[in-house]
Amino acid sequence: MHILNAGSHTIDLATPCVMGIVNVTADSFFDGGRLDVDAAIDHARRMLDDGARIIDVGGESTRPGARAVDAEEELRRVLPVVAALARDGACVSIDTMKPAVMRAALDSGAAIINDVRALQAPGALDVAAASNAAVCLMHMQGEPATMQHAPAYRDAVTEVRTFLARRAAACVDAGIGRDRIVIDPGFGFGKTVAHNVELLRGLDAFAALGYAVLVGLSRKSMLGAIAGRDVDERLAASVAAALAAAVRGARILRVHDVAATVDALAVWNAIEPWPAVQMREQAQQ
Ligand code: 9MG
Repeated sequence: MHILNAGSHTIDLATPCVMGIVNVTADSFFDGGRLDVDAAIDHARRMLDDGARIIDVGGESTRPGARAVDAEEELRRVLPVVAALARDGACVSIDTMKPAVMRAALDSGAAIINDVRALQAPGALDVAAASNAAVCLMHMQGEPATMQHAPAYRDAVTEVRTFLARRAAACVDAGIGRDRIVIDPGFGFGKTVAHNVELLRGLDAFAALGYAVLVGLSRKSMLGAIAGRDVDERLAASVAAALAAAVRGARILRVHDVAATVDALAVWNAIEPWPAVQMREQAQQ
């Protein structure tokens, strides 16, 4: 799958691209309790200048133990940022689990719905199907508040892959074209470090489903566990993980550190014999 159709955007995935993360949550872009929309927009514009192809805007943290926010508060945080970036012509993704937020963000110009619940909430699939937006379907075991308590799988790659194949099929049945569907194993969402490593090692099996694969590993705790680094010291580990995912077929890399990831991909792209990679992938499908 080398093209992603997302609203009015056609994203060429012949080589991997970068999605920059903009979290408009209580621990970022809040100034003395007041939302600093301009700072969030400036941050996103810098990421675009650094080479991000997509900006993912979220207003509710999905980190374990994070406080849930209602739709009204989430909309207050994300809509001005989505609207400003869409007006600039950027490809904007809305990171939300709530159908009401999806719909409002699409109306404000978002072109991708990034849902960590894979459009399972009542009404979410209908919102996506009624639009021409792309969808990112992520796997999560359990709920954000408790998902890291005791995650368990018999075979993580098979179970996560089967779930994503079913959710993608539900989207196709609802009328969403395969060229609008992205799948994501959901690193860190109800997974131990060993599960995450297993999934990263087995990423080719996800790419073989024929949908674009998105991977989000940036600064995550599994990298802290592997590298022995605190969250603000995980740049090198994040870039290494993004590159490892790209090598195994990921086409969208969701990251905080856009410039460093874009540079790493540029070096790899200059070396990699792409036609050979694409022929290998087509042979697997
Ligand atoms: C919102 N969010 C946080 N981590 C994520 C990941 O790994 N993938 C996607 N699609 N969204 C994520």
